Amino acid sequence: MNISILGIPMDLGAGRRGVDMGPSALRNAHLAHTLRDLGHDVTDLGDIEVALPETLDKHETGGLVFFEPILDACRTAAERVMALPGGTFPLTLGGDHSVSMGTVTGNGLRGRPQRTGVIWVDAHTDYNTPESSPSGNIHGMPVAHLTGRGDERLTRLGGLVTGEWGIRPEDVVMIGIRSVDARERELLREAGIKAYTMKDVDQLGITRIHEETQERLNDVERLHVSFDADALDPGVCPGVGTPVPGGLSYREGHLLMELLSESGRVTSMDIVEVNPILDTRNQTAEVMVGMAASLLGQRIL
Ligand code: Z70
Ligand code: MN
Ligand code: MN
Ligand code: MN
Repeated sequence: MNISILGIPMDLGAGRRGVDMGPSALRNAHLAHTLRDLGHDVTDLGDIEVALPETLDKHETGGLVFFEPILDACRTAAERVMALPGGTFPLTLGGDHSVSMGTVTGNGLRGRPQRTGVIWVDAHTDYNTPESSPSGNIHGMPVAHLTGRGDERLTRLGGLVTGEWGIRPEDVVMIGIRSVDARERELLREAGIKAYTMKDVDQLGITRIHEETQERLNDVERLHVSFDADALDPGVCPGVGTPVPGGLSYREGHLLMELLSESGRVTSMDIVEVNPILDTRNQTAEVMVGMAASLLGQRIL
Protein backbone atom coordinates (compact mmCIF):
# COMPACT_ATOMS: atom_id res chain seq x y z
CA MET A 1 0.00 0.00 0.00
CA ASN A 2 1.05 3.61 -0.53
CA ILE A 3 1.05 5.40 2.82
CA SER A 4 1.49 9.16 3.18
CA ILE A 5 2.49 10.52 6.56
CA LEU A 6 1.52 14.11 7.37
CA GLY A 7 2.26 15.85 10.68
CA ILE A 8 0.10 18.55 12.24
CA PRO A 9 2.26 19.86 15.11
CA MET A 10 -0.45 21.75 16.93
CA ASP A 11 -1.23 22.00 20.64
CA LEU A 12 -3.55 25.02 20.51
CA GLY A 13 -6.64 22.93 21.15
CA ALA A 14 -5.33 21.27 24.30
CA GLY A 15 -5.15 22.62 27.84
CA ARG A 16 -1.45 21.76 28.18
CA ARG A 17 1.56 22.34 25.98
CA GLY A 18 3.52 19.55 24.34
CA VAL A 19 1.43 17.57 21.87
CA ASP A 20 2.84 19.81 19.13
CA MET A 21 5.91 17.56 19.48
CA GLY A 22 3.88 14.43 18.82
CA PRO A 23 4.78 14.10 15.12
CA SER A 24 8.46 14.39 15.95
CA ALA A 25 8.23 11.78 18.72
CA LEU A 26 6.42 9.36 16.41
CA ARG A 27 9.05 9.79 13.70
CA ASN A 28 11.75 9.22 16.31
CA ALA A 29 10.01 5.99 17.24
CA HIS A 30 10.70 4.77 13.66
CA LEU A 31 7.21 5.13 12.25
CA ALA A 32 8.13 5.17 8.56
CA HIS A 33 10.76 2.45 8.90
CA THR A 34 8.32 0.18 10.75
CA LEU A 35 5.71 0.55 8.01
CA ARG A 36 8.27 0.03 5.24
CA ASP A 37 9.29 -3.22 6.91
CA LEU A 38 5.69 -4.35 6.46
CA GLY A 39 6.14 -3.89 2.71
CA HIS A 40 4.44 -0.52 2.32
CA ASP A 41 5.56 2.32 0.15
CA VAL A 42 5.85 5.17 2.66
CA THR A 43 6.18 8.86 1.87
CA ASP A 44 6.67 11.34 4.67
CA LEU A 45 5.22 14.69 3.61
CA GLY A 46 6.60 16.44 6.69
CA ASP A 47 4.55 18.81 8.82
CA ILE A 48 2.11 21.53 7.95
CA GLU A 49 2.82 24.94 9.41
CA VAL A 50 0.97 25.72 12.61
CA ALA A 51 1.09 28.92 14.68
CA LEU A 52 2.93 28.71 18.00
CA PRO A 53 0.92 29.79 21.04
CA GLU A 54 3.81 32.04 22.14
CA THR A 55 3.25 34.16 19.04
CA LEU A 56 -0.50 34.55 19.65
CA ASP A 57 -2.76 36.26 22.12
CA LYS A 58 -4.80 33.66 23.97
CA HIS A 59 -7.86 34.74 22.08
CA GLU A 60 -11.16 33.30 23.10
CA THR A 61 -13.91 33.76 20.52
CA GLY A 62 -17.34 32.67 21.75
CA GLY A 63 -16.07 29.89 24.01
CA LEU A 64 -13.40 28.69 21.57
CA VAL A 65 -9.78 29.11 22.64
CA PHE A 66 -7.38 29.81 19.72
CA PHE A 67 -10.26 29.46 17.29
CA GLU A 68 -8.68 31.14 14.25
CA PRO A 69 -5.28 29.43 14.13
CA ILE A 70 -6.95 26.06 14.79
CA LEU A 71 -9.40 26.58 11.95
CA ASP A 72 -6.47 27.57 9.72
CA ALA A 73 -4.46 24.46 10.58
CA CYS A 74 -7.45 22.13 10.21
CA ARG A 75 -8.33 23.59 6.87
CA THR A 76 -4.75 23.28 5.65
CA ALA A 77 -4.60 19.68 6.87
CA ALA A 78 -7.84 18.89 5.05
CA GLU A 79 -6.56 20.43 1.83
CA ARG A 80 -3.29 18.50 2.03
CA VAL A 81 -5.14 15.22 2.56
CA MET A 82 -7.56 16.00 -0.27
CA ALA A 83 -4.63 16.55 -2.63
CA LEU A 84 -3.24 13.03 -2.11
CA PRO A 85 -3.61 10.64 -5.03
CA GLY A 86 -6.46 8.12 -4.86
CA GLY A 87 -5.50 4.79 -3.31
CA THR A 88 -3.03 6.43 -0.91
CA PHE A 89 -3.57 5.73 2.79
CA PRO A 90 -3.23 8.99 4.74
CA LEU A 91 -1.61 8.54 8.17
CA THR A 92 -1.94 11.87 9.94
CA LEU A 93 -0.10 12.74 13.14
CA GLY A 94 -1.28 15.19 15.78
CA GLY A 95 -1.15 17.33 17.53
CA ASP A 96 -4.13 17.67 19.76
CA HIS A 97 -7.37 15.99 18.71
CA SER A 98 -8.83 19.10 17.11
CA VAL A 99 -6.65 18.24 14.08
CA SER A 100 -9.16 15.51 13.25
CA MET A 101 -11.73 18.09 12.19
CA GLY A 102 -9.32 18.67 9.30
CA THR A 103 -8.11 15.14 8.65
CA VAL A 104 -11.52 13.44 8.76
CA THR A 105 -13.00 16.12 6.50
CA GLY A 106 -10.10 15.84 4.06
CA ASN A 107 -10.50 12.07 3.94
CA GLY A 108 -14.24 12.31 3.41
CA LEU A 109 -13.97 14.83 0.59
CA ARG A 110 -10.94 13.35 -1.20
CA GLY A 111 -11.60 12.58 -4.87
CA ARG A 112 -15.34 12.91 -4.52
CA PRO A 113 -17.25 13.32 -1.27
CA GLN A 114 -18.18 9.94 0.16
CA ARG A 115 -20.05 8.63 3.15
CA THR A 116 -17.37 8.19 5.80
CA GLY A 117 -17.45 6.23 9.03
CA VAL A 118 -15.30 7.22 11.99
CA ILE A 119 -13.98 4.97 14.74
CA TRP A 120 -12.99 7.28 17.58
CA VAL A 121 -10.67 5.47 19.99
CA ASP A 122 -10.42 7.73 23.04
CA ALA A 123 -10.89 8.08 26.79
CA HIS A 124 -13.04 11.12 25.98
CA THR A 125 -16.04 11.56 23.69
CA ASP A 126 -14.80 14.96 22.39
CA TYR A 127 -18.43 15.94 21.82
CA ASN A 128 -18.59 19.33 23.51
CA THR A 129 -19.89 22.40 21.71
CA PRO A 130 -18.66 25.94 22.47
CA GLU A 131 -21.71 26.30 24.74
CA SER A 132 -21.33 23.02 26.62
CA SER A 133 -17.54 23.01 26.97
CA PRO A 134 -16.25 23.49 30.51
CA SER A 135 -12.79 24.48 29.22
CA GLY A 136 -13.13 26.16 25.83
CA ASN A 137 -10.45 23.74 24.62
CA ILE A 138 -11.28 22.77 21.06
CA HIS A 139 -9.76 19.27 21.37
CA GLY A 140 -12.83 18.44 23.46
CA MET A 141 -15.12 19.38 20.53
CA PRO A 142 -14.07 17.75 17.23
CA VAL A 143 -16.75 15.05 17.01
CA ALA A 144 -19.56 17.54 17.61
CA HIS A 145 -18.24 19.75 14.82
CA LEU A 146 -17.62 16.86 12.43
CA THR A 147 -21.24 15.81 12.85
CA GLY A 148 -22.57 19.31 12.25
CA ARG A 149 -23.01 20.67 15.75
CA GLY A 150 -21.39 23.78 17.25
CA ASP A 151 -19.78 26.73 15.52
CA GLU A 152 -20.60 26.84 11.83
CA ARG A 153 -17.17 28.13 10.87
CA LEU A 154 -15.73 24.89 12.22
CA THR A 155 -18.47 22.57 10.95
CA ARG A 156 -17.92 24.02 7.45
CA LEU A 157 -14.16 24.26 7.98
CA GLY A 158 -14.00 27.87 6.84
CA GLY A 159 -16.04 27.23 3.69
CA LEU A 160 -14.22 24.08 2.57
CA VAL A 161 -17.28 21.94 3.27
CA THR A 162 -20.10 22.90 0.96
CA GLY A 163 -23.25 21.04 0.07
CA GLU A 164 -24.50 17.96 1.79
CA TRP A 165 -21.37 16.15 2.90
CA GLY A 166 -20.86 15.56 6.61
CA ILE A 167 -20.25 12.75 9.06
CA ARG A 168 -23.57 11.24 10.12
CA PRO A 169 -23.90 10.69 13.88
CA GLU A 170 -24.87 7.07 13.20
CA ASP A 171 -21.56 6.59 11.35
CA VAL A 172 -19.45 7.35 14.44
CA VAL A 173 -18.40 4.63 16.89
CA MET A 174 -16.38 5.52 19.99
CA ILE A 175 -14.31 2.98 21.92
CA GLY A 176 -12.48 3.30 25.25
CA ILE A 177 -14.68 6.01 26.76
CA ARG A 178 -14.37 6.83 30.47
CA SER A 179 -14.47 10.63 30.78
CA VAL A 180 -17.56 12.58 29.68
CA ASP A 181 -18.75 16.00 30.88
CA ALA A 182 -22.35 16.39 32.14
CA ARG A 183 -23.73 18.48 29.26
CA GLU A 184 -21.68 16.51 26.79
CA ARG A 185 -23.42 13.31 27.92
CA GLU A 186 -26.82 14.82 27.14
CA LEU A 187 -25.69 16.00 23.71
CA LEU A 188 -24.30 12.57 22.88
CA ARG A 189 -27.56 10.92 23.83
CA GLU A 190 -29.58 13.34 21.71
CA ALA A 191 -27.30 12.75 18.74
CA GLY A 192 -27.51 8.96 19.05
CA ILE A 193 -23.78 8.40 18.79
CA LYS A 194 -22.66 4.89 19.69
CA ALA A 195 -20.02 4.91 22.40
CA TYR A 196 -18.42 1.83 23.96
CA THR A 197 -17.28 2.73 27.46
CA MET A 198 -14.62 0.84 29.39
CA LYS A 199 -17.49 -0.95 31.10
CA ASP A 200 -18.55 -2.21 27.68
CA VAL A 201 -14.98 -3.22 26.89
CA ASP A 202 -14.85 -5.23 30.14
CA GLN A 203 -18.26 -6.81 29.65
CA LEU A 204 -18.31 -7.48 25.91
CA GLY A 205 -14.65 -7.66 25.00
CA ILE A 206 -12.95 -6.10 21.99
CA THR A 207 -13.91 -8.92 19.60
CA ARG A 208 -17.63 -8.42 20.08
CA ILE A 209 -17.28 -4.63 20.02
CA HIS A 210 -15.39 -4.89 16.76
CA GLU A 211 -18.08 -7.11 15.23
CA GLU A 212 -20.84 -4.73 16.26
CA THR A 213 -18.83 -1.79 14.96
CA GLN A 214 -18.38 -3.39 11.55
CA GLU A 215 -22.05 -4.18 11.38
CA ARG A 216 -23.03 -0.66 12.34
CA LEU A 217 -20.66 0.88 9.78
CA ASN A 218 -21.57 -1.62 7.09
CA ASP A 219 -22.79 1.00 4.62
CA VAL A 220 -20.00 3.58 4.76
CA GLU A 221 -17.70 3.88 1.76
CA ARG A 222 -14.66 5.08 3.69
CA LEU A 223 -13.57 4.25 7.20
CA HIS A 224 -11.32 6.47 9.30
CA VAL A 225 -9.70 5.44 12.61
CA SER A 226 -8.91 8.35 14.92
CA PHE A 227 -6.71 7.04 17.73
CA ASP A 228 -6.17 9.29 20.77
CA ALA A 229 -3.24 7.91 22.81
CA ASP A 230 -5.18 8.57 26.02
CA ALA A 231 -7.58 5.73 25.11
CA LEU A 232 -4.85 3.36 26.24
CA ASP A 233 -4.19 2.99 29.95
CA PRO A 234 -1.77 5.59 31.39
CA GLY A 235 0.49 2.71 32.41
CA VAL A 236 0.90 1.93 28.71
CA CYS A 237 0.78 5.52 27.40
CA PRO A 238 1.88 7.94 30.14
CA GLY A 239 2.74 10.69 27.64
CA VAL A 240 -0.72 12.25 27.25
CA GLY A 241 -2.19 15.55 28.47
CA THR A 242 -4.86 14.17 30.76
CA PRO A 243 -4.21 10.57 31.78
CA VAL A 244 -7.45 8.86 32.79
CA PRO A 245 -7.09 5.61 34.76
CA GLY A 246 -8.65 2.36 33.65
CA GLY A 247 -7.94 2.50 29.93
CA LEU A 248 -7.49 -0.04 27.17
CA SER A 249 -4.67 -2.47 27.77
CA TYR A 250 -1.79 -2.89 25.35
CA ARG A 251 -3.34 -6.14 24.21
CA GLU A 252 -6.83 -4.71 23.74
CA GLY A 253 -5.37 -1.87 21.68
CA HIS A 254 -3.46 -4.25 19.45
CA LEU A 255 -6.37 -6.66 19.13
CA LEU A 256 -8.66 -3.85 17.99
CA MET A 257 -6.11 -2.71 15.41
CA GLU A 258 -5.52 -6.28 14.20
CA LEU A 259 -9.24 -6.93 13.76
CA LEU A 260 -9.69 -3.63 11.92
CA SER A 261 -6.75 -4.53 9.71
CA GLU A 262 -8.23 -7.94 8.90
CA SER A 263 -11.50 -6.27 7.94
CA GLY A 264 -9.64 -4.59 5.08
CA ARG A 265 -12.00 -1.62 5.32
CA VAL A 266 -9.97 1.12 6.99
CA THR A 267 -8.92 3.86 4.56
CA SER A 268 -7.18 6.40 6.83
CA MET A 269 -5.86 6.91 10.35
CA ASP A 270 -4.85 9.63 12.84
CA ILE A 271 -2.54 9.25 15.80
CA VAL A 272 -3.11 12.14 18.19
CA GLU A 273 -2.43 13.54 21.66
CA VAL A 274 1.07 12.06 22.12
CA ASN A 275 2.82 14.41 24.58
CA PRO A 276 6.59 13.77 24.76
CA ILE A 277 7.05 16.30 27.59
CA LEU A 278 5.00 14.11 29.91
CA ASP A 279 6.29 10.81 28.54
CA THR A 280 8.85 8.31 29.78
CA ARG A 281 11.63 7.82 27.22
CA ASN A 282 9.26 8.11 24.26
CA GLN A 283 7.28 5.04 25.37
CA THR A 284 3.93 6.50 24.28
CA ALA A 285 5.14 7.23 20.75
CA GLU A 286 6.63 3.74 20.52
CA VAL A 287 3.37 2.14 21.62
CA MET A 288 1.40 4.23 19.12
CA VAL A 289 3.74 3.26 16.27
CA GLY A 290 2.98 -0.34 17.24
CA MET A 291 -0.75 0.37 17.05
CA ALA A 292 -0.34 1.85 13.55
CA ALA A 293 1.70 -1.20 12.53
CA SER A 294 -1.04 -3.56 13.71
CA LEU A 295 -3.66 -1.58 11.81
CA LEU A 296 -1.46 -1.63 8.72
CA GLY A 297 -0.88 -5.34 8.54
CA GLN A 298 1.69 -6.41 11.14
CA ARG A 299 1.05 -9.96 12.30
CA ILE A 300 2.67 -12.16 14.89
CA LEU A 301 2.67 -15.18 12.58
C1 Z70 B 1 -13.05 17.92 28.48
C2 Z70 B 1 -13.18 19.24 27.73
C3 Z70 B 1 -10.25 16.33 26.43
C4 Z70 B 1 -8.31 15.48 26.54
C5 Z70 B 1 -10.01 15.69 25.28
C6 Z70 B 1 -11.73 17.24 28.19
C7 Z70 B 1 -11.50 17.06 26.75
N1 Z70 B 1 -14.16 17.05 28.11
N2 Z70 B 1 -9.18 16.18 27.19
N3 Z70 B 1 -8.79 15.16 25.37
N4 Z70 B 1 -7.10 15.12 26.94
O1 Z70 B 1 -12.45 20.16 28.09
O2 Z70 B 1 -13.97 19.34 26.81
MN1 MN C 1 -9.52 12.96 21.92
MN1 MN D 1 -8.80 11.90 24.86
MN1 MN E 1 -6.78 13.87 24.67
